[in-house]
Amino acid sequence: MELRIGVVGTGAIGEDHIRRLTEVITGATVVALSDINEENARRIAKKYNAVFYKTGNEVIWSPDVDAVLIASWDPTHAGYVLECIKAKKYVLCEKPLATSAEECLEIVNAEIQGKKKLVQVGFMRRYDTGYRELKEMLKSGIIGEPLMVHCCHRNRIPGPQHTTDMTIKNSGIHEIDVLRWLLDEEYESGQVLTVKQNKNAESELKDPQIMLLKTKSGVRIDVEVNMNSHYGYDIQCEIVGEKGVIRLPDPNTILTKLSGRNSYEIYADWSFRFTRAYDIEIQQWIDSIKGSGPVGPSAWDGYVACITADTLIKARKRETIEPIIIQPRPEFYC
Ligand code: ISE
Repeated sequence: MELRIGVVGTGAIGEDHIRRLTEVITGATVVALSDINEENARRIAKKYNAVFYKTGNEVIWSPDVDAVLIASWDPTHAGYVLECIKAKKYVLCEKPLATSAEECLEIVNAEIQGKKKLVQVGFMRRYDTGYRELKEMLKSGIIGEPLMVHCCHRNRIPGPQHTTDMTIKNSGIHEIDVLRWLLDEEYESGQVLTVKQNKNAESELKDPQIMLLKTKSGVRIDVEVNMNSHYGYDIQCEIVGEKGVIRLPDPNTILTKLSGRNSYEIYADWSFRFTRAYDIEIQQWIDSIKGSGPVGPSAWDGYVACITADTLIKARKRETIEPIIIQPRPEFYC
């Protein structure tokens, strides 16, 4: 049975997901879409033989749509996810689940009231082979207990209308989620340091920033989140354990020997770096909702990531170390 998917938001990642659902993923067809940029959305609808709707809610409520993928502008995520819960449809929402922890809790409560897990959040790094191997090695105990984690999240240039808060809420949030998943524990406190300003960054954007996190067991994490590396998209993660160190591999790009130099390509942006992870994420989402329901990052994970990001933003503004206070996890998500 082909699942009929409606896509809300057909910007860069939305269009890429439509291509993926059509050309890579099995068992699903994109039948409906909408976007605020009507001209572009109509072009994509024509290309993929889908129906264009004027609003996201029309896509969600369409009787021709079985499940929904949300890839619209971040501030619209919560409203669409709540609408999907009302319509009792499975939904994969790109990160962040919402722009505030309060909205995430509204989603969590609506899902609990509906008594069915419908929501999955697009934290695709959990599907990346490198991160999966890191998790396996940590679990095996080969380096002993993890003590420290050093990470970099470098974008070549920021996306359009990028703000200082988005560095944490839109980019850093991947690190917040994947490190919590890797270490399998919750955060206790967080802090953000700003550093000497990169003069290539827009003047109102504080860039780079360093997120510092401490977990409940005392693991210390530092993450450089840099929106203006200029050289490419670069994700690094090194875990220092009691007996050794493990490190996320760089993507496997071709070694070029040219003009007296060995070189490897560095991808320009995240869509190339995590293509395979997105493919696996979406295939598993489709397979799971045809079976007993989504097993990927839940609305609860979306909430924890969001409250952590909110706290880090507060910590940056106040120049303090802030406790990360997470509501007790409802039974529904255990
Ligand atoms: C972008 O929105 C993403 O989601 C990418 O995965 C992230 O690495 C990038 O920093 C964000 O701007």
